[in-house]
Amino acid sequence: MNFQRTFFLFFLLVIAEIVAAKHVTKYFEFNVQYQNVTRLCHTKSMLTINGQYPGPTIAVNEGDHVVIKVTNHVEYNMTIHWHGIRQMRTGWADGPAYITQCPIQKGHSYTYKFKVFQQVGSLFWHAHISWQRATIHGAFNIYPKKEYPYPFPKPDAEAQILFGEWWNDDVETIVAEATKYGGGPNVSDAYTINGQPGLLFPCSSKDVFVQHVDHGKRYLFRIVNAALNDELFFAIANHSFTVVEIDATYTKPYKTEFILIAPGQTMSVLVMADQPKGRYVMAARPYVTSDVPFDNTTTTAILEYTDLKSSESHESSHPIFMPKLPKMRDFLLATEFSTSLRSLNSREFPSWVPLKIDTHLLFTIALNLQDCPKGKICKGYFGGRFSASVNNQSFVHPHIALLQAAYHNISGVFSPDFPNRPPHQFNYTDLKLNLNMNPHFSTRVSVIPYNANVQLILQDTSMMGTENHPIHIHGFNFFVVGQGFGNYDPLKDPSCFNLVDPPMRNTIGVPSGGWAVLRFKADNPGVWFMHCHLEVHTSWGLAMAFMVENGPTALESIRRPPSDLPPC
Ligand SMILES: *[C@@H]1O[C@H](CO)[C@@H](O)[C@H](O)[C@H]1NC(C)=O
Ligand SMILES: *[C@@H]1O[C@H](CO)[C@@H](O)[C@H](O)[C@H]1NC(C)=O
Ligand SMILES: *[C@@H]1O[C@H](CO)[C@@H](O)[C@H](O)[C@H]1NC(C)=O
Ligand SMILES: *[C@@H]1O[C@H](CO)[C@@H](O)[C@H](O)[C@H]1NC(C)=O
Ligand SMILES: *[C@@H]1O[C@H](CO)[C@@H](O)[C@H](O)[C@H]1NC(C)=O
Ligand SMILES: *[C@@H]1O[C@H](CO)[C@@H](O)[C@H](O)[C@H]1NC(C)=O
Ligand SMILES: *[C@@H]1O[C@H](CO)[C@@H](O)[C@H](O)[C@H]1NC(C)=O
Ligand SMILES: *[C@@H]1O[C@H](CO)[C@@H](O)[C@H](O)[C@H]1NC(C)=O
Ligand SMILES: [Cu+2]
Repeated sequence: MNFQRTFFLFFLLVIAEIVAAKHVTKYFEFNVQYQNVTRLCHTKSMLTINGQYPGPTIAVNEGDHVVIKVTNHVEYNMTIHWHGIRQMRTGWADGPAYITQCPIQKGHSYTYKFKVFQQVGSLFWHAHISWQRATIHGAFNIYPKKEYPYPFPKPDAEAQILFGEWWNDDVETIVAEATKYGGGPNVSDAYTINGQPGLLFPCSSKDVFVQHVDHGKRYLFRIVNAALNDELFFAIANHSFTVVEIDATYTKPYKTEFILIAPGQTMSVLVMADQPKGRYVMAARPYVTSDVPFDNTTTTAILEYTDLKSSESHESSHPIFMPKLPKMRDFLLATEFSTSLRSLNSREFPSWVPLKIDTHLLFTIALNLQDCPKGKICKGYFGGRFSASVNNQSFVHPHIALLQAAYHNISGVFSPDFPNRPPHQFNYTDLKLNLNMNPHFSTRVSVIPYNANVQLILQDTSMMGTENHPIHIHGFNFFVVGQGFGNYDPLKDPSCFNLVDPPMRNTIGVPSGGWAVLRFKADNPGVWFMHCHLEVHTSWGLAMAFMVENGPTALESIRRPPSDLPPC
């Protein structure tokens, strides 16, 4: 008996050893600090992680435990979001300020802990408070577990492309000015590729990113749009792309001469370095669907083959070609690209599209114009203040994080009655709308039962003008089963849904003056932010939160809050 028990204990120890050996933890330290950075001959002191711009790359394997200690050394409050990481039951580590945590204040630290669970591909991380993500962002690359190969030809090497947006002035001053007067914020001075604007600006000859490639090799380009307010077209002269993954979900290989990528979206593409040795321009410029002012510049970088003869490496003797980019308002090419992507749906990577729907949601997206408060100066159209809303609710950030309020039953922070349908039905995309454009200001959440199959119809409106909004949902990936222009028609449109291999994403560009239908299983208890990834629209209130209830057992419930969770 005793012997049996000893043996059993020994056996348990061996099992524990094996489990521990497989349990890999990757540790990172992020220090929020100032750094002087010069671009376009303007030097500014800006917020960075560890002094780097863009910030450090996080590289992990699927299944790893990730631990990131963030210490704030600056005057501004800070939080970091691991964009696209599902955070199964670990919502405390998600990062949006006043949604899942209160900010990390000066002199304090918070350690984000989570497991990367059933996700492989290119994601990114960024600050999730005010507009700090302008300078605080970096790549988050998830490699397969060693034993699993990619479902596409093995790349010989990788390249990282992070798009950003550069302002010569301090970004927080720009937001503060826009918030004060309710007008549109100043547009950026340049887009960037890996922090560099490229050749096409005054005083930018030093500000060029160069990617070296070996002739004959296959490259995996990990592409992230970390710009604040603009969707971008991207192409490389004389080279085509094969898209193999979007938002850390595999796709059917899709060959294309250009890509379209919205803020919040990420993508992996294969590029063959099979052209005559030389220097080729990579370029990105915006895809534009609205009439508000925008940054219309083009950012460039160089793809340079290694072992160029010295005669070839001189621009003068070797012409460098510009890629053919779609026109900035080419919504046909934009639509063709976004409707051509399909999830892989293979035997190893099946697409489990929810077929029976339990929770039906219809959300209108609107840009609003609010009356100017008495005695104030407002710089929006017609002397009003710009705002934005979902189902006519313009999101007001609470002073206590929603997840903390929900977990500790703190009343008065939010109300659980976010409308599941628009409070008033109208012809959403009528260009001659004549409605009261004031939204309702509130902090309401939509409560979703655990494991419900959710269908969410996102409907753009022409309230203050239509626009393509990249809507991002935290905590979930969703299938995009359909999209179209005009008003969603519940009788006609479902017959066109793709329920077999729709693309799976965490951020969807809802067509300007159109709609998109998303489906997901609410299998992740917690409070999850949904918002437009155009930072200017989120600032105006184009946001809401889902509250997914706990499941019946402890293993289907959110974990306890970590002891170092920042207090409010
Ligand atoms: C940035 O430059 C200013 C002015 O030259 C200097 O005072 C400051 O110490 C610099 N900051 C950093 C982080 O290097
Ligand atoms: C925004 O642009 C206006 C007009 O160019 C300029 O006067 C103002 O100083 C800018 N604001 C900031 C914060 O840079
Ligand atoms: C690259 O593309 C340009 C413009 O499309 C074309 O003129 C040129 O011949 C191409 N270069 C090569 C090496 O194919
Ligand atoms: C960009 O906008 C500026 C100012 O509105 C205009 O002068 C310029 O021609 C535009 N450039 C392009 C490439 O459209
Ligand atoms: C919050 O309220 C629920 C239901 O009334 C209860 O089950 C739970 O224990 C409460 N939680 C806390 C932290 O008080
Ligand atoms: C809605 O508005 C559009 C665009 O103005 C118009 O074509 C359509 O007929 C309207 N639909 C209804 C039902 O009134
Ligand atoms: C939105 O809410 C505001 C304030 O309650 C109201 O005045 C307005 O009519 C509503 N608009 C719509 C389209 O529901
Ligand atoms: C920083 O966060 C704390 C806690 O939420 C808040 O009280 C304080 O006002 C914030 N500071 C700034 C500058 O926003
Ligand atoms: Cu938007």
